[in-house]
Amino acid sequence: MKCGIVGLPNVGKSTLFNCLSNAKAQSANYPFCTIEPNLGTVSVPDERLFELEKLVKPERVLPAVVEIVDIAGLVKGASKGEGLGNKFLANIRECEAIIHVLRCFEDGNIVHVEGTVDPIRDKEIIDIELQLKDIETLAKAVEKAKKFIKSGKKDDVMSYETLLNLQNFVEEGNNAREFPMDDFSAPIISEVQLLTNKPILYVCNVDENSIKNGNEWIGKIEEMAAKENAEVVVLAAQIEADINELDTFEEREMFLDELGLTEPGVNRLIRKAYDLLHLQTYFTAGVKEVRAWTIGKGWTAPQAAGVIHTDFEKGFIRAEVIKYEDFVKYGSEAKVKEAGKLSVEGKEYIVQDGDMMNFRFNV
Ligand SMILES: Nc1nc2c(ncn2[C@@H]2O[C@H](COP(=O)(O)OP(=O)(O)OP(=O)(O)O)[C@@H](O)[C@H]2O)c(=O)[nH]1
Ligand SMILES: [Mg+2]
Repeated sequence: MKCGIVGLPNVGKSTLFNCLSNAKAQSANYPFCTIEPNLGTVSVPDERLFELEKLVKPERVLPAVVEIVDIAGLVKGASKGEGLGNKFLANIRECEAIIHVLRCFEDGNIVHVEGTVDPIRDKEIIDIELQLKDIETLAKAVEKAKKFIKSGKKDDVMSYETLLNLQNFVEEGNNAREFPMDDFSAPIISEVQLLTNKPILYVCNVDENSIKNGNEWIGKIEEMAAKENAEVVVLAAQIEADINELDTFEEREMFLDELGLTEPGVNRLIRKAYDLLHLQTYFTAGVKEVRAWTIGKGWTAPQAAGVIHTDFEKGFIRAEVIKYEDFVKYGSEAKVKEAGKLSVEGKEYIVQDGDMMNFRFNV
């Protein structure tokens, strides 16, 4: 499950990527600095791990992770191959969700490919390129679906009509994610793997001053995102990158404090990206290791066990589950048991965010 960072060239995508992950991407003041995608693993900040560490005192603590890809900038004409566009679009297709970075900072020294700062216009440019690519993809899908309607089967006819309606919808300048879908059409559309059907969140990359006082673009972007049911994260990528370079925790705290922040803006972004990918966390806790594991929402206990080891899934017998809140309340596994708050669950159990799991299995 990967989240791709998308936007015009030179808007701060790689700068943001470098704040998020410990992989280092080259960032520089010229368009198309990034060509090959940079892949990074990002730790998901989770306060609950601190609490568990205090109670369990393990040798080590491992946070959940999510994968982020820093993709080359897109320009007008990308869908037609402009600026190596087609290749970049393929990089986007491989991601399950999109973080769209919008430049909301003024800085005469930093080149803007369109000459002026206007994130609403920039967003449209990217939208149009992705839509053009989707129209191409849909045209092929419609052609294919058309062959099946000869069968006269109701489902085949409905599939064809769904794709045709969607094609018209995107041709009118809309993103596929805004197309009204139901239980029948959603899986058909999902199969076509459209770029504009991926869940998205917008990052307003602002300057230091706007973190405190806002900025004329933020409201407009929020309004635009609300129409798409998308979220917006406001952060200052360059400053966060600078803060990241500071050696001590105290120094970093001091600088964040000056910005009026209690935590780096990228932490909010990571949590939102995690949500966007429909991911959630369960914990395992032992004296050797307290660990957060990443799974999808709605996963069963055996599926969750499979993330640790495929044998855990194949040989799954049962899971002992403690709710995180109960663990914190009673302070230890033994006390939770005493209070009758440990439950034993079978194969059908749907894991909930914050569950503390202990799997029983045979191999
Ligand atoms: N003033 C200011 N400069 C920034 C900010 N974010 C990034 N920059 C600068 O903008 C330039 C481009 O940043 P990158 O992160 O390389 O941009 P990119 O979007 O990855 O660009 P491409 O890889 O070319 O698509 C660098 O010189 C950064 O230092 C910001 O918030 N404020
Ligand atoms: Mg870059």
